[in-house]
Amino acid sequence: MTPRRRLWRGVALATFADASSGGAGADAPYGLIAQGAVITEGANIVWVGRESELPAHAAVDEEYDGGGALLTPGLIDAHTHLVYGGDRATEFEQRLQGVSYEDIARAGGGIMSTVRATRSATESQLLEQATARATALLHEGVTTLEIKSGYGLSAEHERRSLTVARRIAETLPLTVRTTSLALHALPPEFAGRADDYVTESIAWLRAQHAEGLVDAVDAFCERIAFSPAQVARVFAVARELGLPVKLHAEQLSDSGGTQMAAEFAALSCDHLEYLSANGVQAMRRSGSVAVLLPGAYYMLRETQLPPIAALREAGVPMAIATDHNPGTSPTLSLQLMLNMACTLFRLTPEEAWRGVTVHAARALGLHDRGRLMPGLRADVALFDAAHPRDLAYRIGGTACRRVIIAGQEVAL
Ligand code: DI6
Ligand code: FE
Repeated sequence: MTPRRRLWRGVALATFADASSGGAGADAPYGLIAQGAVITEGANIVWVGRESELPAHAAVDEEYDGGGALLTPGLIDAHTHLVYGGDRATEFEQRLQGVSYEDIARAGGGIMSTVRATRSATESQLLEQATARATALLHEGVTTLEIKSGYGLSAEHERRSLTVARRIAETLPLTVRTTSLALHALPPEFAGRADDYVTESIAWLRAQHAEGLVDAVDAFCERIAFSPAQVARVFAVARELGLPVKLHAEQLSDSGGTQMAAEFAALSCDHLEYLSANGVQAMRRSGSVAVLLPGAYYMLRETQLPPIAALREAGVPMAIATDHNPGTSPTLSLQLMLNMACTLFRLTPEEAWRGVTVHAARALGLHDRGRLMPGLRADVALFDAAHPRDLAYRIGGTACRRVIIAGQEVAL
């Protein structure tokens, strides 16, 4: 049986094709085609172009008129910590009274307070809450989502978080990519024994990998977390297992994590407010994506900006993600991050859009999505908007009207 062919016409397309990749729309900003059409066959895109150039023989099983809506690749949130218990509203209040994020962390709050709440939640509570969060993202047009562990910090609880992340994709049609983040904070059981914790976490990683629970490995490389040398021990094992790595790097200070990550050809380095010129060059050489997280920057009332101009100059691809987590970025709106990437980080709306599509795909090592091009997955979103910049301009409210994943419309 041939897979069903579906035609979407009456749409403005933002294909994000560009000169290097070719494809329809490559000559225009955003890969824009004002009056476009897309044909999908089963789970894949088979034709993209101007409606006026639709092949005459295009026999299709179903036809939809978008009524002028904007059709884009499904959005990709390449950095989230979606699985956790509790919240951190009390800490938010403390911070507003002048206590710093690092002081709260050193006093056993911060990440550790979420670890306690996560450990005491049941697996079904974690799944229910994380699924609700993923659903909110899906309703905004997110079709691929990365989810990190890192609030379990024991063999049992890290495994459980990764299992919950995997299970989200059993009830929702999204693609979930899991990332093991045992080196997020040092749990109290290992106080004063960080190197022993690293050794333990390596054993967990091997077991998680054997169970098929891990797609990538991440770590928090920071003076309040783990040193480049400690992280490198875990990355060496990731390399041995064939797992790609990414890093929370230079968020609160310049620890040189980025240079270390570059040696492991990291898929991405994330946050990067304190990234040095050497760090930028290391990322350029390793081809890592800079994942910028304006939600955390905003929530921490950070004033040190990531070195956007230097990253741009060096040709380092920039992605934008929510960093959804209860402490520093309790947002469930990737659309809002488009706006913040422009207002706070001065990205152009087109850079921000490429950051939640084509560059976000690359930050996850996915080559089958992120653009509208024949051969790629038919993951697309339809927005009530005339132009992609309209979504970067809006603050709040979702403009997403329809979501198609692997060629199938999702009931919103
Ligand atoms: N950096 C962050 O912004 C989050 N994790 C990290 O390594 C914050 C996590 C938290 O505060 O719960
Ligand atoms: Fe994060």
